[in-house]
Amino acid sequence: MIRKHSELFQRHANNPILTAADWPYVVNSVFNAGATLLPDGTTLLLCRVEDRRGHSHLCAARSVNGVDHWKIDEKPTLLADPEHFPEELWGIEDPRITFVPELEQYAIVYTAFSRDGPGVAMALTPDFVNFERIGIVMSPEDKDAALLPRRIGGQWALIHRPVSAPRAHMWISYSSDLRQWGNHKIMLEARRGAWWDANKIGLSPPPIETPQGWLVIYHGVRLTAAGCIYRLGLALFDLDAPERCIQRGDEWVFGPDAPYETSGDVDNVVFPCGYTLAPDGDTVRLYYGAADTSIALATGSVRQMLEWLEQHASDAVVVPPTVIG
Ligand code: BMA
Repeated sequence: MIRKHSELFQRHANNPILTAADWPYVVNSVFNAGATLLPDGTTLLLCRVEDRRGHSHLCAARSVNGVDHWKIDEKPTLLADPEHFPEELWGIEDPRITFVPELEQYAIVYTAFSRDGPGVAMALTPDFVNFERIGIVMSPEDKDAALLPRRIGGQWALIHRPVSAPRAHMWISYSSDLRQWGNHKIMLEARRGAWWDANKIGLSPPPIETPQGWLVIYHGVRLTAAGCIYRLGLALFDLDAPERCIQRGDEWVFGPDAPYETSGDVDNVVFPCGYTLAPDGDTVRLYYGAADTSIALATGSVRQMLEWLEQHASDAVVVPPTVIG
């Protein structure tokens, strides 16, 4: 008898739900979209769109049911900003959206591709039409960042992923004004050796706030002789001290399997930058880039993810790398 692991995420039958062919102008690929629910319940995806130079910009797509009949902005919604050249010279990528009640605005945290590599930039918007550019908040090489929706101990908190070769861990930093960041702390380390999340990890969508803690879906990058495999894992962090890991799953929970995930511009990539939460407070719609080519949707349950962590977590509270490896 073949024993099968249980699946925490179910792929939508319409996948991929958005491709370059849907775009109102000529593009190479659409992937890695940030997501949010607008006040009227409309799903907004802020999609990474790569043009035929290889440079990316962001473009908004809106849908009443979050699955189809997308209304896509006729032209790019957010382009690299000449006022922020050379930091955004080669485009902007992989947005994560957080609604911040205190500001009554959405914070968009994205990758700014400079000549010196990717850095983290931020913009604020009330409506995805007008934007206030804050510019670079973390210098290269850094990416995979999102803002928490509220202050922690009076300070804003930004999760990000600086690279300190040969490994790349998730860090969290604090600020009183969203511009000057400090009090940097390691949040989650990449494991070593044979692990699926060895050497390089990063935040995927912004954390999901639950009574048990911040539920984080992160990606692990496994380097193989045939290239990289991008898969997803789960970890839970303390609500009041989000650098403190409470639980970390040992196995990945979602990985490239469907043809649109295993084959594309970059094979074997699932890369979610956003989710929406249904009115039941449990159903998560995870929007992910598939093979750096299209956007796909998978559905999961917060309750099931937390239960899974209970069953599959190594007690991950500050495990030194020598023990992890
Ligand atoms: C990561 C990011 C993502 C991309 C992934 C796979 O480093 O740059 O934008 O989807 O690589 O190519």
